[in-house]
Amino acid sequence: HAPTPPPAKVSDTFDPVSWREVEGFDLTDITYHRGVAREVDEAGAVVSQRDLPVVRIAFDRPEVRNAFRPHTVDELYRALDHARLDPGVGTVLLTGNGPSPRDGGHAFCSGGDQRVRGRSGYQYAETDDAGNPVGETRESVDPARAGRLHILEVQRLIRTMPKVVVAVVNGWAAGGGHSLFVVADLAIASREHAAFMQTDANVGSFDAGYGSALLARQVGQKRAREIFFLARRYSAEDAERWGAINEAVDHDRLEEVALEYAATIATKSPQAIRMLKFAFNLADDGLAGQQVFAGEATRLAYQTDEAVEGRDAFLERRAPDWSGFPHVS
Ligand code: S0N
Repeated sequence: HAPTPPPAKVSDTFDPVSWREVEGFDLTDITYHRGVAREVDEAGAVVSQRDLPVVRIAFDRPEVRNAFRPHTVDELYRALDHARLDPGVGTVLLTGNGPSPRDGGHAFCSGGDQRVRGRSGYQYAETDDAGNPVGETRESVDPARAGRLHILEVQRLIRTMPKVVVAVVNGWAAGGGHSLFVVADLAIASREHAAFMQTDANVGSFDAGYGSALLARQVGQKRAREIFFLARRYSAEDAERWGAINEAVDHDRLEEVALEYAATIATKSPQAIRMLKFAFNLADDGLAGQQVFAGEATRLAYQTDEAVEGRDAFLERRAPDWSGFPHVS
């Protein structure tokens, strides 16, 4: 990319010098940035810029503690899928912008936007600048577009994308936001501002998939049940002690540490990283996990002379010659 000036500061944890906006997205509910290394001359002008193998995707609704509405989930899915398809990206940082301009509160994500929750799921609704629903309401929404719970599709994408997803928990992780850091491959959290609370049962909601079962794998059955049944607030230090996150970090170093994680991951073999990610997932994801792992195994197998012989024999209309490929023990 041609050198660009640093973008606007979107969050108190965001250092504009490290990022450029990803072009081609017209986003309202999230921000999407690519990591860059910029060289600056003595006058402070950017003279060169090199993309780094990391992106930053952030909820951008700080006035509602980064709650997601269906439109937010659409944008999140699109950005994650773009990162999945970009061969230059190895690590995705998932975080929340803030603090809130209204009251200074910090949030990673507070889950589904309860104002647009209907009887069969979350509804698309126009909102005003303050995020309040206007136009379509719970009563007037088109039933064919109602009932969206597609944050679960985002969870599956995070789980199956062959990249490392790091949750960078800068504030509240509640409800469906709690589930998102659970499903991420790695998680770090602000010592000062991260706060965790699994509020699903407070509002008649329940993540009976990854949000609970995977959490139990991470922190143990008793602790996971406590987190859901008591819905008590816990801190980054608690989360670190319980094995729910990798590290509690000083707030002002949060994204610096996240970028260090990404830089370290960039020194590793991409193939090894994705085989390991899918191996870690396999047992918990059942046949779906086996399918994802097996897909990568097939990709590797296609690179062998043996597989090439099978393909060539078919295309040349002859019997394959497997003589050079022994049955190894
Ligand atoms: C996060 C909390 C604890 C923060 O408390 P705090 O700091 O005191 O702030 P508040 O004053 O409460 O909030 C500030 C403003 O933000 C609004 N707001 C906050 N969260 C939401 C939200 N989720 N939806 C809509 N608005 C929200 C407040 O209303 C307030 O605005 P004003 O000042 O105008 O009133 C605290 O805010 C809190 O507890 N929030 C709610 C957390 C919650 O219960 N979330 C929903 C839980 N359920 C889900 O997320 C389901 C998600 C889902 O999609 C799903 C679907 C199927 C299967 C699984 C899942 C899953 O992933 O769980």
